[in-house]
Amino acid sequence: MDTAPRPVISATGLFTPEESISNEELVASFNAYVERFNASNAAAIEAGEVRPLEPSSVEFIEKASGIKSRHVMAKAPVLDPEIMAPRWEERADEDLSILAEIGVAAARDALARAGREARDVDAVLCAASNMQRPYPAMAIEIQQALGIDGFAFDMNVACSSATFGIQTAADYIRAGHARSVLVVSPEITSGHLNWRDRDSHFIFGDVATAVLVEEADLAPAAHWDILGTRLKTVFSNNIRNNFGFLNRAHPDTADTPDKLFVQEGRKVFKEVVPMVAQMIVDEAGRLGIDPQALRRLWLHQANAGMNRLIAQRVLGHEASADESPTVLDTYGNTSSAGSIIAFHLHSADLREGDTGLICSFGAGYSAGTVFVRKAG
Ligand code: CO8
Repeated sequence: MDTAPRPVISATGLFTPEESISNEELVASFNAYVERFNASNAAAIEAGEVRPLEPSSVEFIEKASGIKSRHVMAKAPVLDPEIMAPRWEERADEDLSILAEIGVAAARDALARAGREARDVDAVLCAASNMQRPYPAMAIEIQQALGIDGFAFDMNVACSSATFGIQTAADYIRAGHARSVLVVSPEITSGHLNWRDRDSHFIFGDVATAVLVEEADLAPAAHWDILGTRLKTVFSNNIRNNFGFLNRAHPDTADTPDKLFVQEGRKVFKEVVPMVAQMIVDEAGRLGIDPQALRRLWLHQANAGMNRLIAQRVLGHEASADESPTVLDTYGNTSSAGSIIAFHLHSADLREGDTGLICSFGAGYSAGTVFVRKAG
């Protein structure tokens, strides 16, 4: 008999910023920027030296992505055509960092839902697309703010950070290195989105999620058994951000647009959909699960069309909103947090014994599957 500790998901937590930007507001701001740019470069545009910028449109954004609005940590500066970036006061080193602050809020929510005290937790993984600084680790700051005695570290696998974090936490529990692990994903994507780029200015939103992964013996009666996890990475330049500490080695290009998020969205779409659909079906087979019998898919929230195709290939039919819930319409792409938000907001109605899948995919490329079954 296998006596290794069994990892489960005890609870999840969510922090949603109060402010939200609609597509109408976003496009009005972007188009004001375009008009100003084209007016102030009129002579150079006329001479053929500068290409005029083209306006964005609400219709395109909704049709291409399914996104209608997104939450942000600082709305006014993002919408100001002169700024188009988040702005807030720099905090003293003694004060809690903003990324840690929203991570702590999501973690507290998860702990409260599990009926757990922070002192019961052994480890914190800060699993997100971008850390506020290289060190000390964001995870250690979150650990300190929560009052956790144990260990913590940061991990970045872009959009798949949370699922990679869940597998890492599950492995620590199986190995006996920890009994209770918080996987925290604070995503302030507004800081690394190029709000002046027509191709991508509408994509991302800010949020934080937390997943409490624990040994089954410790977990509340109502929890989610982790049936199996699988991770995959395949190198691709189609989603890239060249920001980093070595930018100062070539100061002339330290602020060029490639130091923010850039992608070949079409290629990502075409390459990732078949890769992820196959991965899900293969992993279901390995676990002895009929993919077509999955009660719900909590997919990465990047693009409604991608999710429609992936769900169709997995379930064998067009998925209903109940089978594959969408949160990107009001959250945008929140990178690693997307599938966790979907799970957090759309899992309470499932019954004991129902099986579902949390699945992420994105830059790297990276993809992760977490098959879960409701218990208790
Ligand atoms: N308004 C109006 N028209 C536009 C706009 C706009 N804003 N943008 C582009 N167009 C035009 C184009 O010019 C083009 O015109 P034409 O046909 O005349 O050339 C036309 O619309 C079609 O353009 P695209 O081919 O680019 O449009 P798509 O239909 O492919 O849609 C998407 C673009 C929405 C980007 C789509 O390709 C997509 O969602 N792809 C998948 C992307 C994805 O999943 N990426 C995952 C990245 S997230 C991740 O891994 C996390 C990274 C780390 C986080 C970073 C945080 C900032």
